[in-house]
Amino acid sequence: MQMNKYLKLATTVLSTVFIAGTLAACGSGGNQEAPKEPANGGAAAEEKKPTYSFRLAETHPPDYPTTLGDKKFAELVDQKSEGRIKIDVFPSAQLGDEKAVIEQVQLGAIEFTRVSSGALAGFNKDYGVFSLPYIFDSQDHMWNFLKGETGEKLLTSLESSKMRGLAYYDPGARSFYTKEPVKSLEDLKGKKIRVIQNQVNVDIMEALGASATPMPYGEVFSALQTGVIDGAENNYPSYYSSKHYEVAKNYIVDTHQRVPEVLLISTATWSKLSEEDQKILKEAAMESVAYQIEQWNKYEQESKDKVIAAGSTITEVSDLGPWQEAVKPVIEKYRPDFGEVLDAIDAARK
Ligand code: GTR
Repeated sequence: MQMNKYLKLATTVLSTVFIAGTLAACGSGGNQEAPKEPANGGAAAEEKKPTYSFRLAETHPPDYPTTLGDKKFAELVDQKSEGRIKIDVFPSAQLGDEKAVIEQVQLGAIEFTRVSSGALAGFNKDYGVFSLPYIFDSQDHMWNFLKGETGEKLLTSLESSKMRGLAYYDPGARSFYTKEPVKSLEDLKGKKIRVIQNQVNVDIMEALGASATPMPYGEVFSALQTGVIDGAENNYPSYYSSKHYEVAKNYIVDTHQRVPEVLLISTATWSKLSEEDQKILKEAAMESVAYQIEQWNKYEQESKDKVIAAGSTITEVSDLGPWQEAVKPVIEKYRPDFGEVLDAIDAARK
């Protein structure tokens, strides 16, 4: 099955990563508790491993599929470290919006987060590629790419931005939703649409004849309510859990993006850990993926059913051709920057 293949590959990638190992010695972080003296005080007492208590910031509510993935990750880390490494998940943007959290992670003030690669694009240019429209045909195509060598390389390339990706989580597909009915590409023209803050998103809106209004996720509900924006775009789970469906009742399934979610750790934290603890974190992250996808698929269907029951109008797009055609210039604009990754994405198409 698809996910078993993924796990096997993950294990192979893992061993490569650790053989290549550029691992710093275990240091004493602010949140590291000092190893206790052995009870017998004997010189030959076995080496005491450090204990840690870390925080993981998540923007979504406790029952959202990415939050469930984070919790599974924390649970696996707890098990594998025999209780030495505790990770507390803070859902519902308690530690700040994604942009603020990423800044804290870069400083090492927050150790872990799960964010959209759309938000990461504002910090690391390589991540802009994931905001390009229609680069993945399907969930399977996306995972074929993410589980491969280039996907894994992109996770570690976050190091240049003081973070390290541990795993991807499923993001579903993003589509538009608006206050006024939008039944076609034509209807989108002139509409003010909230996007995650990055240049690729701005270019996409321009190519579609709409205007981009970047703002934090947590502000979208009231911006829709007060008419500061005409619409936004997201997957069914976010459209539902954010309650945006209550104020923007028209959802058009144009599926313009699949923007992978990323579970990541601050480099400041990572570089203080022993090789053994790094391995525990990486393995736990990779093992939490299959669970997250399972939760995703379930919640995606449930949230779709719930918004329909609540009165949202869903417009299916029978021909994506004109939409794909309209945003082609955006892909062409970025091809010189992302050519190699785009080729790997094409190669992952089956
Ligand atoms: C969601 C994503 C969040 C956040 C949000 C947004 O799909 O899971 O991390 O990026 O979109 O639109 O800001």
